[in-house]
Amino acid sequence: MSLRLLPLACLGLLGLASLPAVAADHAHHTASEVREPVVVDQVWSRAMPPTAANGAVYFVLVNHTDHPDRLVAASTDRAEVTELHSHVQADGLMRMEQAQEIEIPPRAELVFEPGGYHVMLLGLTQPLVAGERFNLTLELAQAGAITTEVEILDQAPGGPGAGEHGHHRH
Ligand SMILES: [Cu+2]
Repeated sequence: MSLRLLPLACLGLLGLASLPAVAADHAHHTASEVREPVVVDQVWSRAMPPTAANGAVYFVLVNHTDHPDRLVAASTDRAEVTELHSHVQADGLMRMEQAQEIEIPPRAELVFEPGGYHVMLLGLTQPLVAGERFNLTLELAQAGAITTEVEILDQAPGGPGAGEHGHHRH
């Protein structure tokens, strides 16, 4: 039965509770259709003022395999030094800490995001200007090296269409 064929009065009688829930957009899956063992998705870096010395890259790592993998290194020519970082709470303050490796559990997604895991770019070789792109290579213990393209954005991507609403972080 198609709801759009019902007169509006009938919709009121049915009551909202009996209406089928609007299907969430599950078609927008984060993983690529290509079943690589480990997929890097939603790769972005926050645009920084030209004077900024450092930056960070965020992404989602998807492990399609039945065994854990480990992110052990990252590299890009956009920075003098590239480190894996996590955020830890110390004395009530969030502080960045270098991680030697970051484990991705089997059949799991690991989200790198502001305030959490990130790839730290120390000593930027070029300012991070919104709209530009650069390459980042991630080294995984099992899956090997994965080179991905980083998109420089003014703000975190909040899902489909999120960039269209004009929210800006000041
Ligand atoms: Cu950091």
